[in-house]
Amino acid sequence: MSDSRPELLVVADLPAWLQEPWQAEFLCHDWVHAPDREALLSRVAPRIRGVVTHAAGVVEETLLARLPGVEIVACFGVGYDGIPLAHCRSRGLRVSNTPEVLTDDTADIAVALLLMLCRDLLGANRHLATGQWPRGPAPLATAMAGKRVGILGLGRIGKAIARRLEAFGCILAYQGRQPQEVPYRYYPELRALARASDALVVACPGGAATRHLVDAEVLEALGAKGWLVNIARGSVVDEDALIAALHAGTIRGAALDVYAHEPMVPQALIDAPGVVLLPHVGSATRETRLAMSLGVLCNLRAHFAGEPLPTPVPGC
Ligand code: 8YV
Repeated sequence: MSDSRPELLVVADLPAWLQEPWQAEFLCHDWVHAPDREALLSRVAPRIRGVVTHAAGVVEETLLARLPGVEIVACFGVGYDGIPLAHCRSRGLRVSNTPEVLTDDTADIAVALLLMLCRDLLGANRHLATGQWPRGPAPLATAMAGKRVGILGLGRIGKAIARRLEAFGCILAYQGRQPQEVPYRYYPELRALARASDALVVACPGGAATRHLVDAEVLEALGAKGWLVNIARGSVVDEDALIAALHAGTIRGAALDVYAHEPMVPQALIDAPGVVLLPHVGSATRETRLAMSLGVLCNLRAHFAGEPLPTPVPGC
């Protein structure tokens, strides 16, 4: 008996337990681990109706172009900078993402990174682990309360970071496309925000519009007193300029969860003084990843039932 489930091409490298929610309802083809991708495509391409991708990955336009019957691209994650939206829109493809469910976890990581910088928690841990404590206390660090924190991008995640930092006693300001009804000072110009901040936290979407917004000039404005935190996209920061600023000591330090060419992280960044580096773990909890998987499922279900998508990407 033939299988009548809609067929999906899964280009996201996700563990089996996270794909289970879709596998019962859809016939899934694993692009990532296919031993021969050409053979897979020639077998299934005409029947593929949906593509599942993840926010940290890229869906090549050339791949979508080879799927004549594709109707929807469902993204596991909130960021859709890796999806060729112009191509999708021109073909009338629907595109969905999974906002909201990962906001808290990602904001938590931003605050944790800032706390690690201010209190030099890596240094304190090293002090103990290398047996230095009996010879004397760890060096004093810097208080987080009272620090001026500038947030680049006051969307869902930026606001969740701001709410948390309010509780820490930080003084908040932000830059974004436009001022909002919030009790934080708005800076129309990023360099001015950096100049007025002890720490700059990047929380805006990735993509062409925000590429290298944090460049050498912004880092210079942040200055030798300033820290940079990035939980958004590596593309927003000019990574070479950041590496140069860290090695020259023209900024105080940086804590990053995202990079320009993930999962590759330049050795010069790893070796730079004053850095805390995480391997893109903003949404990486069991609870949130399951909620993201269910978000993908809800969008796929709605699409194949002919209903509006619960969380469509704007304009799709
Ligand atoms: C994940 C993300 O890294 O949602 C995003 O924009 O970057 C993350 O949640 C990713 O989707 C995991 O594969």
